[in-house]
Amino acid sequence: LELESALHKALERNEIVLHYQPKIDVRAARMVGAEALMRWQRGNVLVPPADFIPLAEETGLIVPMSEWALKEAARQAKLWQLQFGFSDSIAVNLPSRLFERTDLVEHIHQCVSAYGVPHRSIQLEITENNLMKDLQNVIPSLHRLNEVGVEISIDDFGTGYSSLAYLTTLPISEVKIDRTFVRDLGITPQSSAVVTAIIALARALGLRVIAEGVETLRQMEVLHRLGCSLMQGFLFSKPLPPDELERWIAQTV
Ligand code: G
Ligand code: G
Ligand code: NA
Ligand code: MN
Repeated sequence: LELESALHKALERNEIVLHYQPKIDVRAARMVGAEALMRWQRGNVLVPPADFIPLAEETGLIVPMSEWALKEAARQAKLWQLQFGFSDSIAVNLPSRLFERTDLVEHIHQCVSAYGVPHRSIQLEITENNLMKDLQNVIPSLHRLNEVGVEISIDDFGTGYSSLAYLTTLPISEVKIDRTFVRDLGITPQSSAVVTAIIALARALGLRVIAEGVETLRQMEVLHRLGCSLMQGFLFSKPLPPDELERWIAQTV
């Protein structure tokens, strides 16, 4: 309960911040976007999302927090556009209860309009489990987002129970291979079988495929050999505050 009231105040007090993890195209050797991840700067402690996102979802605080994250991502996209010509997208994680809101598209429109960036500056990630759990309630938003140019990525792909038939009808742009499969690449034959299947599925459906949780050169090489050149993970960079990501870009890209 104490944590709940502290979390209430955290948003008002600007204690919620976004860190950014670069998405890399290994073949082109360039950054192709970034994922925004929330942290709670509580005094000297940086609280990881695992310790407050579940509570935020239970209490409904996730709604204003996510609305703030969308606005903050649009603001950051504009700043980076001015600073170094950033023209890719920033991915924001949304729970399905946000997708169920009929005003999600309007809210995103307001965020990008406020900072004068295109709709494609914002990408949305929804986990496969959340998507499938609420599919019927979420589909109308997916279509409207797609129409205005906001791309959808399916997070933690391979861990849920997607109806593959449905997948062909959904206006999604990207699947993100879950890190558990990436972790076991080169260790268990099942993981490379799953990764191979996801890459083939994505290719057949015309979707981009990105691997998350890439930590080793070996994993990078296997993924590249299997035909996945988009990657994200500690091998390249952990999620960083904006100024640190700017330094990383200056040194790396
Ligand atoms: O950043 P990582 O370190 O700890 O994130 C842990 C989990 O929290 C991940 O599953 C991630 O998707 C989730 N998460 C991080 N930021 C957000 C956010 O802004 N919104 C939602 N809904 N989940 C988030
Ligand atoms: O899928 P999700 O949105 O939960 O992914 C974001 C989470 O993954 C964050 O907690 C982030 O810190 C974490 N993460 C990012 N890169 C790596 C990595 O290379 N290895 C591991 N184990 N976690 C990572
Ligand atoms: Na994510
Ligand atoms: Mn994920």
